[in-house]
Amino acid sequence: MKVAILMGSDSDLPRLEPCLERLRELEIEFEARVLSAHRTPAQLIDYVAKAPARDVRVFICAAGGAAHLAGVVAAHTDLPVIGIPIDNPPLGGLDALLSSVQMPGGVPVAVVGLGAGGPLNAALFAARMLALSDPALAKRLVQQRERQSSKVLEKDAALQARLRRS
Ligand code: RP5
Repeated sequence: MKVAILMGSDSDLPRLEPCLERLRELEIEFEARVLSAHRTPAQLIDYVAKAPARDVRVFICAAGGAAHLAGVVAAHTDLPVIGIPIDNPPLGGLDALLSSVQMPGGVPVAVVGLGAGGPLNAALFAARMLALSDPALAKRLVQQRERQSSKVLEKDAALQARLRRS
């Protein structure tokens, strides 16, 4: 099972690095492509149509500005689609957030938040979907969450120690 990551422009890639990194950490196979709903519409639709045959099970679509990538992909597939709005100037991503999230009824897109957390959560949300039918991945997700909790508790312990010293 694979995740397909689409971005409207290569200028979106730096924002997506945490998403790619988390998928790698969780040992989830992925494809990543620069394909635009506006600039390469025919190639995008062709890619979406052929993706299931390559074992793609979830799409993650990142776009900024008038972000229609996730919506157009969702209009051409029955697989789940996660949208990542990119926080470009001059509107700081509110444009992309609203374009992605305000889908008409009948064409679902799950949209993550703006900023650094969004791409990471997109990876984790895709992982949770795939984990429903992959017990080994479900286990890796539990371990990953435990590591995350441990890090916070270590930071809390460090803070408590510092406060005791002061
Ligand atoms: C969107 O337009 C892309 O997703 C990108 O966020 C934005 C700007 O694209 P470039 O002009 O940097 O190629 O389609």
